[in-house]
Amino acid sequence: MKVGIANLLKLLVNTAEKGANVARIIRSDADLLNLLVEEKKGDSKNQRFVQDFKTLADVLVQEIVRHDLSEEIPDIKGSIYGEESNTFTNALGESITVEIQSTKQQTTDLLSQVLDGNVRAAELLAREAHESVVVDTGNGLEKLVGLEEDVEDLGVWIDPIDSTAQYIGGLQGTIEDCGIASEGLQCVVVIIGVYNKHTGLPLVGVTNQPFATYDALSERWIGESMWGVCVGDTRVNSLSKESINNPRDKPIILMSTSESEDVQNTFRKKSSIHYAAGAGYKLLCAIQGLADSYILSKSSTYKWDACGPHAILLSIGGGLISFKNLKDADLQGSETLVRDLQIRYHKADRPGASGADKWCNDGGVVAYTSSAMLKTIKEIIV
Ligand code: 2IP
Ligand code: CA
Repeated sequence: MKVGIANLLKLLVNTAEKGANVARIIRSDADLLNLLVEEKKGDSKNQRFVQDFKTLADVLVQEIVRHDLSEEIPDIKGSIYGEESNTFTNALGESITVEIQSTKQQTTDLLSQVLDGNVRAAELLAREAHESVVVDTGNGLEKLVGLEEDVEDLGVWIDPIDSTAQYIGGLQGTIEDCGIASEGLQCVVVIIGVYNKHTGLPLVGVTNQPFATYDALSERWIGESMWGVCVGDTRVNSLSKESINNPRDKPIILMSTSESEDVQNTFRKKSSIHYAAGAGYKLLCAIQGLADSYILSKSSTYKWDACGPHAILLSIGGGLISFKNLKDADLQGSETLVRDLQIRYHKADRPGASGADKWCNDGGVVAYTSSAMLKTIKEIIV
């Protein structure tokens, strides 16, 4: 069965917006937020955090995306992979599998089990899950007319809420002069990436920042959605021309505060380093031209963090490669060589590992916004 890329994109943009709505609803209700927080345990725990939280918000957003996609494209259901396990344990120790049901009432009943009988909260969330949400995808869709892919060739990675720690922290971050917030709700991103199961390359990426800007007048957070497509020779995205190509004397490089001293020192000499929370957010900052690159030497990002933003990077003429491969990469050769370097999403980097570790981007990542920028970054490390 074939699926039109324009239709798939619309579906992804709408379902990501629904996910962002759920993220906002939960954050705006303190009771709900407290009810929903559950500590991540065992293998699915990101080793970097002393306390890492899996929230129902994460699971719910993931299941909404899974449900919406499978409803329209039934054959894709078995190829949707998310960061979260959808089994949740309530206060009574009962294990419940969270899935969006056929009717709003059924979803309410299921969620109220997870929420220990809190029907009000369950109704609120079920209403959003079953709402029909349609957002404007903006310009560019006309360039996708006639573009189709076989559904059997597609796989989907979902990171329902990237920057969970910032989401739970709930602070309003300060936007620095460079336009980047180093922490806070602005760093939270709903991420969906579609890739080709044979090549492993990303094809379509959709991101939604539920808390992109705070409107003091209405006392509400306003979201921001972004998308990009790189299918064959077709490269289209939702970005305005001005945000792309922003040459600077000294590149701005985004890093995690957990980055090793060695790597920071190497780059400090010839670039301006900025720090921000969230792998997805750092990738989005590069995509928007607020930074030229995101560099991480550790294996602490995952396929679900990277697949969606990677598709958007490809659509602007950039890409995402493994940090460990950069030093020996041949960047003088053909475009095919650079394409061969791209991170892939169809196979585990650590097949023998268990839990989240299996799907890490082994050896770190280097996100770049143009081939010229990739060469500049390589020159800094060699
Ligand atoms: C995390 C989150 C972290 C990031 C880490 C991701 O995903 O984006 O913020 O670390 O790499 O895996 P850092 O902020 O240091 O870049 P999640 O929040 O979904 O666990
Ligand atoms: Ca993540």
